[in-house]
Amino acid sequence: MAERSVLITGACGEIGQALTQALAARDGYRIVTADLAPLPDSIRSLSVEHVQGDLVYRIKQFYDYDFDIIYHLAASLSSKAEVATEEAHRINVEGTMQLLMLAAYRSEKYRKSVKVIFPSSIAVYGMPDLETKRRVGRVKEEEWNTPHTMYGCNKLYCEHLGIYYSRYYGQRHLDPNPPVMLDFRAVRFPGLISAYTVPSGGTSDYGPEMLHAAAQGKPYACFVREDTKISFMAMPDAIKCLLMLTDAPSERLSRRVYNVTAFSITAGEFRDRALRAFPGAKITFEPNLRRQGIVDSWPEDVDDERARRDWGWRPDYDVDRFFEEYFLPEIRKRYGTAEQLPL
Ligand code: AKB
Repeated sequence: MAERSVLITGACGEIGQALTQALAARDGYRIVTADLAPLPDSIRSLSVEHVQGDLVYRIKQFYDYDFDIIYHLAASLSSKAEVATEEAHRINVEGTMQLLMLAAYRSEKYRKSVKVIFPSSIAVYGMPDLETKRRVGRVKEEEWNTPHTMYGCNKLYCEHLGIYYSRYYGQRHLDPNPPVMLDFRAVRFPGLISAYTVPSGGTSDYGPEMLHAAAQGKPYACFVREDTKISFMAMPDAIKCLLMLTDAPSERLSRRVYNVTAFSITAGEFRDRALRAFPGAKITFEPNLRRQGIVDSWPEDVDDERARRDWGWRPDYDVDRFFEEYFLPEIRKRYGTAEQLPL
């Protein structure tokens, strides 16, 4: 098979590093990376070229490349986006718009559909109050699309832009000979947890922060209440999900945006699991009003039936396997933690 040319934006982030490693391990990909920061050691040798700088201002440079697939991971996450709203809009919306324009142009000009794979988020949902959140439980893709955050608004709008450029761009789908359009595919990720990296700027960050702190014997003050419940996923499942969605034949896809989830858990349950594994862990709860409000607006769980049906999505890690077979063994190796207590 001919080598596929791939662009990964936001390559230095958590998903970016893990995805770059996974694609490099697969062979057959020529990987170009982009990020504001220089590449970390973990992936430096895997990228044939790294474009450092703001995507919005560097976009012209990418018109010379023949990308088959664009993974647009660069984003300002939900907590950060609430303190720098205009900057978040520029990064999240203008960056996406620029890449969609590039992919649309190349798809049409070279009659080869460029795939744009986009990690959206549970932040596109907006539950009006806690009572509704608890009553509703799992939400389907088209329900509660009323985000409370700048980040959620940005992600939801970009989903719509992606659908527009894939189906209706310039209303050219009505032409007798419609042009080749780009192929936009998105998943709405829950909170992600990696054993190797710690997130920053998000609001689901309390989960990974708590676990990494416990493993290192550091005290942790959790910024949401114990009863706060949202869904999470292990990073290897998030990468598997992006690769499955990329590989899925178009005729299997009944939509362009899919929910995906692995397990739904409260902050208190995270604390209990952390204490069982690391009995000396010092975890307290000191809710931050604004960050609490953000997670309270996210659903407890999402219904990912359509991803399961259309392209065979299934997470490898439920909550028990996540702790026992992924997070704890890996984190113990990483921090050299001695305890080996069962969960
Ligand atoms: C965030 O907390 O902003 C992200 C997300 C759920 O999209 N992790």
